Amino acid sequence: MYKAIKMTEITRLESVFQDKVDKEIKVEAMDWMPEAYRKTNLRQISQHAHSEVVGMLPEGNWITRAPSLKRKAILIAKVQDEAGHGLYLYSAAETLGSSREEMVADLLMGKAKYSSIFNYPTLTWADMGAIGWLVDGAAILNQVMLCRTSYGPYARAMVRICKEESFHQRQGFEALLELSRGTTEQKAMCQDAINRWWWPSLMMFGPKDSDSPNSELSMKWKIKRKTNDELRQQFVDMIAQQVKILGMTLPDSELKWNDKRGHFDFGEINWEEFWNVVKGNGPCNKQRLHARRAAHDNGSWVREAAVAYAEKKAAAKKQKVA
Ligand code: BYC
Repeated sequence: MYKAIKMTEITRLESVFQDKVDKEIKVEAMDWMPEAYRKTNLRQISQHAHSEVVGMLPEGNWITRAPSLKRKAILIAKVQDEAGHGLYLYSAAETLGSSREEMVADLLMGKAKYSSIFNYPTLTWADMGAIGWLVDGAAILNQVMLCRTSYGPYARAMVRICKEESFHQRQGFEALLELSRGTTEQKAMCQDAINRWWWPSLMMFGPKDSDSPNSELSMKWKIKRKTNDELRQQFVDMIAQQVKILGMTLPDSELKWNDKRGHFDFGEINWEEFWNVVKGNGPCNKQRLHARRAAHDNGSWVREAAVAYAEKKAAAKKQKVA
C-alpha cells in the first residue's frame, strides 16, 4: 500500500518536472528531479570536466616548443582556460551530490570517461592549430547547445566557457592560416595535422543516434538540445567551407555537397576505432592517465597545505569568538 502511494507521488512529481522542463524553466540544485536526470547530468558534467582537464595534456606538451613568444603566450592562456573550465564544471557537478574528490578518484582509477579526442598524440606544431580549429570547433558547437541545457548550474558554467572557446577556435584557425601561407614544409605540416585530426574530431560527437543509449532521455529532458548526428552534420557543413580558406582538403573522398539534403555528405566513421579509444585502448590512453595520476600525487602537498591553512584560520576565528 505504502509503495503504491509512493509510486503515484513519484509519477506526479515526474509529470510536474517534465512540465517545468517543457516550459523552459531551469532545474536548480535544490529542486526535485528524477534520479535518472540527476545521474545523467552528473555523468555528463563530470565527464566534461575530466575532458577539460585531460585536454590540457596534448597541448601542454607544446608550450616549451612554441615557435614564438606570441604563440607561447597564447598557448599558455588557452591551457589555463581549460583548467578553469574543468573547475567550473566540477563545481556544477558537485551540486548534484558528488564530491570533487570522488569524481577525480573515478578518473584516476580509469572508471570515468573523458573525450576520446584527447587520446591522440600531438606530433607537430601544426597540431596546436588543428586542435584549436577542429577540436575546439567541435566542442563549441556542442557547448553552445549546452548553454541552453535544462540544468541551471551546467547551463551557466557553459556561458563563460563558450566565450573562451570561441577565442580558442579562432587562434587555432589563425595558426593554421599562417602555416598554409608559409613554406612548402609548413603547408605539408598543416595538411598532415588536418588529416590526422579530422576523423577523431568527428568522433567527439559520440556514437550515431541509433547507437546512442543516452540520447532519447537526454533530449526529452532537454539536457541535450541536438542529437549527436545533428551536431556532427553541422560541424561537417561548417568545416567543409572553412577548409577552402586554408587552401587545404579534408581526408574524405566521399565529402560532397548534397543539394537535396542541403548538407555535405561524408564518409563512414571508423566506429571500431572510436569504441576502442573509449574503452581505454587508444594511442595515448595509458599515457594520459599516467600523467594525471603523477600530477595528482605531485600536488598532494598543495592540498595538505590548503587544509592546514583552513584549519589554522578556523582555529583563530574560534579563539577570537571565545
Ligand atoms: N569520447 O549515449 P551517448 C574541450 C560515451 S573538452 C568518450 O551518445 P551522451 C577541450 C558516452 O559517455 C569538451 N566517450 O552519450 C578541452 C556514453 O558512455 P556512458 C568535451 C564518449 O552522453 C581541452 C557512451 O559513449 N566536451 O573542449 O548522451 C582542449 C554512449 O554515448 C564519447 C564534452 O564533454 C566520446 N567522444 O552523448 C581543447 C561535451 N561520445 O557514459 C578542447 C559534453 C560518447 O553511458 N558531453 N561517449 O558510459 C556531451 O555532450 C555528451 O556526453 C556526448 C555523448 C555528446 C559526448
